[in-house]
Amino acid sequence: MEKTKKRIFSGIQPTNTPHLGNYLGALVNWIKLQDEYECTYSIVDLHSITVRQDPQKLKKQINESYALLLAMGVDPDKSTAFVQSHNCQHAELSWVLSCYTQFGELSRMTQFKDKSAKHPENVNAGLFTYPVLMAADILAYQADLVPVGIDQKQHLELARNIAQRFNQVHGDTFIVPEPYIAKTGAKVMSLQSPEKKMSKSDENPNGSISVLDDRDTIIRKFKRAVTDSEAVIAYREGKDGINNLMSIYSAVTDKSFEEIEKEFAGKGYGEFKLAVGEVVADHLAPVQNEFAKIIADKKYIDECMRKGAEKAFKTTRKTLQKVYKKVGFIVL
Ligand code: ATP
Ligand code: LTN
Repeated sequence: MEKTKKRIFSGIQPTNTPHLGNYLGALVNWIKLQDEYECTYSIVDLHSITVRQDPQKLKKQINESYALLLAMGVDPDKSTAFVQSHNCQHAELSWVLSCYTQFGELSRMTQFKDKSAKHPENVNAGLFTYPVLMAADILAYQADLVPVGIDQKQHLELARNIAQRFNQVHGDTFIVPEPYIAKTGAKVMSLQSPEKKMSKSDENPNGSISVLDDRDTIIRKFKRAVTDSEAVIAYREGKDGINNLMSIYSAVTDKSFEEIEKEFAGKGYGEFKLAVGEVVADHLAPVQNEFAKIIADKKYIDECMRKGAEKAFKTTRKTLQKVYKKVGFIVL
């Protein structure tokens, strides 16, 4: 079939329940772009084992993360939603591309440096070559656009370099993908240490809002959010905590910073924090209700996973065959 719509690929690791950063930085856009583009979204379980995982917990997380995608509005008929390990061609293409990636390039990846510093007892080869697998994810689907948070920009740049290098050696093979980064919410910061990004692996549970946190928990965490002593609600340098809360409020309500400043002029931080907590809780409630229904229907989840895997495999097969021919393998 001829390619008519432009293509999108993105992935999320099943390492924990997605947080507000994952949601506003990436997932919201996944849903939004489904009509205009041919979208493929993946629970990237192969990526997640670069850090040691408990097998029972991982299995549960894969299932829940997948159900959550459906609950958020990824439409399994319109788009392709699948689990990465269900399509073996990601790992195959990753091997080929690793032979077109330099050691020096991978050594410069900041996520590798951060994660190896965090887990010094397990600096495994997979953690080092992880960006090659990510490039394979994207390039296998000939994606034009990749909706991600700012932290993934460097990995995407590498994927572009790998694609260009392969194309230079072998002639046009891969589309060179572009990042799609949201204007607000592309980097949601921790509520407790607003100079650090909100993270699934934050040791302080109050720093991060899980998309499945209940209303009271969400409001409690926002009430405790670290701010400053100025008592002025304005977006300005040096006000990391308030800037973060304003960005969250803006991403959820679509209001500009000026509108927010006006709305809360003369009001206290307590009132503002409560308002942010309430709009976030209201926003997540329908997703949580839908999730409760879907997670109870194992048959439906399995069906969607199977359908997604088949669609994904079909798409990547074309790319893989092309790549194998180009490098000189015998394609039967
Ligand atoms: P962690 O939060 O533990 O660092 P991660 O960054 O590995 O996890 P993934 O699940 O792989 O998270 O990320 C899924 C998507 O969410 C990616 O597009 C990533 O850029 C985005 N993302 C992650 N953290 C944030 C954040 N704090 N703000 C905005 N987007 C984010
Ligand atoms: N590396 C990403 C997750 C990821 C991804 C991808 C994102 C894996 N493969 C392909 C976009 C496209 C992360 O750690 N956030």
